[in-house]
Amino acid sequence: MKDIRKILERHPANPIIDPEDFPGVRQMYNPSPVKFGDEIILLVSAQRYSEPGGETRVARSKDGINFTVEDKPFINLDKTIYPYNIINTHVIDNRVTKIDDTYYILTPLSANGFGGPSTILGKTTDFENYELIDVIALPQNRGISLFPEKINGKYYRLDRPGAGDGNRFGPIWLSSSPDLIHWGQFRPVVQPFALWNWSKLGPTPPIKTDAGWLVIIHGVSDPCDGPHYSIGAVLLDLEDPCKMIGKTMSTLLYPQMDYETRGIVDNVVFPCGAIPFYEKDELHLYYGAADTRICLATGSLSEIVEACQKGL
Ligand code: BMA
Repeated sequence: MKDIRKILERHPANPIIDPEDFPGVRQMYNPSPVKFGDEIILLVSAQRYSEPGGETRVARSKDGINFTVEDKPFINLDKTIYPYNIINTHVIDNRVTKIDDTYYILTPLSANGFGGPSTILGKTTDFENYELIDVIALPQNRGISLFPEKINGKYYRLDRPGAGDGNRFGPIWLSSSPDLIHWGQFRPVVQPFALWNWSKLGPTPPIKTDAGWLVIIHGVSDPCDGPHYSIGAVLLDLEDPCKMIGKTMSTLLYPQMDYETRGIVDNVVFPCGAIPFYEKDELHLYYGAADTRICLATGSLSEIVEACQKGL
């Protein structure tokens, strides 16, 4: 049987972004990647030693390996009480999706005292100006990931309701919307299905392929030495995305290298998205390692799709 743990190759320059290179910064992790003109942009989850909450920074690169990280927060919600009385002090783990010419940003929202993490929708067209749109999910709901185009006239999203911090058995749901703000027609889509995602799992923005929507997911298992966060994938039907038509029973990536097994939280590889390069048949997966640093792994897009189809 083919070993799908070898499809993705870690880049030799890993970690490609390391907080060691940024005085005063404790963590740079869990990036959300997107193509922007001739650049690759990462929305980086960052934490300074001087601040209790996390922030989002923009990192830019021409080659996808060497990044310049801006030294100020891109989403300025920290310490701000914005409409609806929600105070956000921890702006991390964004999921970005380009729809037409706009980049939509989904940010888990730590609304202390209001029932745990929820999610806000914002947008940008230039990665310089962020515009808040609205809160689009009740607690507890994290990982909201938009599909990059409408399906049969409606917007679609994946998310993980009812499984915020500390809860077990978080499944992934699908819903649809006429306007990205009002959501309904909720459908359960992916339950924990293998040992590597037995405690919970979470989606990233779906990637369109001929065979279906490829969704890179994280999964959490709870071995005796604490939770392990790994990465795998599922495949959803193109026309009817509440139908799961494939899944990787093994992991595509699990914490293995020192920079993944040791850090602020040991044994974590965590994705917030990946970039397809269809012409090269490649997927570029940017991920957070041990909640500390940022890494890159690349591999064949079609082999990952095939691994889902065969349930390897
Ligand atoms: C999750 C999130 C991620 C983090 C992971 C491992 O619940 O908080 O940001 O990478 O835990 O600590």
